[in-house]
Amino acid sequence: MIERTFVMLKPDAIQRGLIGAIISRLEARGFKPVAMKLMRIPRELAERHYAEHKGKSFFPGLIDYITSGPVLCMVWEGENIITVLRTMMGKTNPQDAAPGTIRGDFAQQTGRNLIHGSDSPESAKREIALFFNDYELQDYKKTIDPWLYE
Ligand code: DAT
Ligand code: MG
Repeated sequence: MIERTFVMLKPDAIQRGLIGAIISRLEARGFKPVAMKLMRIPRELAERHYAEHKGKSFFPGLIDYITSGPVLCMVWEGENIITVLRTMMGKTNPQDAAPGTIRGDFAQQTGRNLIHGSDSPESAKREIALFFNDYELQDYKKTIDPWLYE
């Protein structure tokens, strides 16, 4: 099923100059960009985005990190993309992430793990709505689509 997912390149990805390296993997896989914006997340929005982790010991540090500099917020579309992107990202702790994954190739610690991707269709819907308006989400066809999907 064609799905959409919310993806965020965290401040460490921007600072380390990894935007292109990460996005090129999504493009090469055949996924389609639907929305992108570079922004500094207000604290209140960061807390809503990570609401499921409120009360945990790492929550304040997580909010400090994610609001510490610009992030690249995106929506990507593709077949089963929510699960496939999570696989491409690798485990939350980069030390457990397999080589070949984004975290497994580029990151070292959980608190600097470069990328966020929605973990379920419900999260994707909620997170996309949190960061984007309808007019920022592009609906378009690519002529290559029949070479990706039979
Ligand atoms: P993921 O980002 O893989 O979906 P998550 O939703 O469980 O992981 O956690 C969100 C972010 O919070 C994660 O990317 C990094 C941080 N985090 C999670 N567990 C942590 C921990 N035990 N210590 C420090 N930071 C943690
Ligand atoms: Mg998560």
